[in-house]
Amino acid sequence: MEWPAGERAVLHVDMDAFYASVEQRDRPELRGLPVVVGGPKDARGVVSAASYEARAFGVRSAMPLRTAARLCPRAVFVPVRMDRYLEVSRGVFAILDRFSPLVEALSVDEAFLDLTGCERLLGGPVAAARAIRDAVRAECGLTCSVGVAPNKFVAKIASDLEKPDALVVVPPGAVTAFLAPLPVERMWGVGPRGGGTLRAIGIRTFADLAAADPARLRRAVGAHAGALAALARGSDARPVVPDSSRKSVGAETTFPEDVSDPDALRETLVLLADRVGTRLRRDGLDARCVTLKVRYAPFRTITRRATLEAPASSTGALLGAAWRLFRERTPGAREPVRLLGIAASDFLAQPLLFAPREEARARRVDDAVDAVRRRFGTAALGRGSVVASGAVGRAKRGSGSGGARRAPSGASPEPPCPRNASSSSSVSSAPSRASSPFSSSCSVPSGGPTCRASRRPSSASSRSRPRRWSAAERAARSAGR
Ligand code: DCP
Ligand code: MG
Repeated sequence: MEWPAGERAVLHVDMDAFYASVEQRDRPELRGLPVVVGGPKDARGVVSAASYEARAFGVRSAMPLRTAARLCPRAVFVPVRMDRYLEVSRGVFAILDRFSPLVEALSVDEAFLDLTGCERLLGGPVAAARAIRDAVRAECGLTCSVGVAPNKFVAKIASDLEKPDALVVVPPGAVTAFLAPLPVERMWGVGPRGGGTLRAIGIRTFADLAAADPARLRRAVGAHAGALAALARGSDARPVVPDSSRKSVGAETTFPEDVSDPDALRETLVLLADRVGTRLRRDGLDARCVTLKVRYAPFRTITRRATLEAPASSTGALLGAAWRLFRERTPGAREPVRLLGIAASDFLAQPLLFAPREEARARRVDDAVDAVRRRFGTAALGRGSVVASGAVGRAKRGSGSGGARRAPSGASPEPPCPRNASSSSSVSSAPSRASSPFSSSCSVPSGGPTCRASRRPSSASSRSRPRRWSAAERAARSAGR
């Protein structure tokens, strides 16, 4: 199929049931069976991935493992083997990199590619999409779904529409007709909750949303109504930016002396969760996974990872997951601790517009804290263990939540570091697609109480540009919070 000359062409590539498919590929006896990745069926965790055979029984990612076992008792439950998935992910991205210099990784298993003007080299974006699918199948033994469209928003919807193992092409002239009948829940970040809000005012499809009365829509969903309607019409000018492909955001602290006091350890986790959360919120990221790192004396280091029930960026959600991991999946305070770290990873391609109620409430508290810090500096508001109860935010509510997500230039939204500890923050990005969430941490000389944020040096200088959110994204981002 020919792509109109000069028109933008964006591909969204998403691996099918990624973790589960890797398990089925590595263990042929699992092929054709319902496979649930996440741990034993009676564990307290949640499902990371479900094979399409398991999905036929209603099993989904982020559902409690026990629920999955109830829905599909004969499913095979297997643990998460992150190293293996990262290795396979590296192979997939090596293929994508052959097709375009503009590959924006969204997570381990999905990416945007800009293929504008690739006719002479690749025979056009549709031929390239077919070639990518063939190469992924032949070289990785896996299937993926691909959407081809004039922009990111439409490409992402297209790749998801006929999963698994699908190619959906939406040429520029077909965008309106393609989007019009889709239910609003298919829009990134809307989900069932936002869908309920929109349906309550009679908006069921993209066509309804595109044609909605602006004032009415604004009353229902707030300031981002215009951005939402523009997306529903298929208008999305965001570029494919390789640098936005960050894999994780982390912070860690080394104690000058080993610590075994559980209160002190929890206090430190509060501060670390606060630093990671502040950064996620500043950059408009919602994470699906939290990793806890604990180093014991002398140098025994363990990492434990949890999938969150819902994507989150609130300090409370990060802290809750990290503290649970610490209590339930490490020796806890029984062994003296030398270093603690928290990393958030597996970011959503598009932040949730309508966060689950608990996360939305926590985010309002955080927004207030962030706003005070932007205005008065990072020392203006500390975080105590009270953060989980929302007491900090209640005291300061009303200082401009929502609105701008980025710190004004010059202001640092980073919260203070724990005293008497050396700390570091890390941001790991796509060029190291196979790195662990903590691998790019940079240490601050020991004894230095200052915080330092680092962006990993990347292979190409153009990749070290921080990603800027478009006005539409910022507007969408501030919705529903
Ligand atoms: N993942 C996770 N926890 C979640 C969602 C996803 O750990 N709540 C992990 C497991 C998935 C991988 O990320 O395999 C990719 O996520 P996707 O949303 O792309 O889901 P899948 O690839 O599993 O399925 P699909 O075929 O719908 O893309
Ligand atoms: Mg996938």
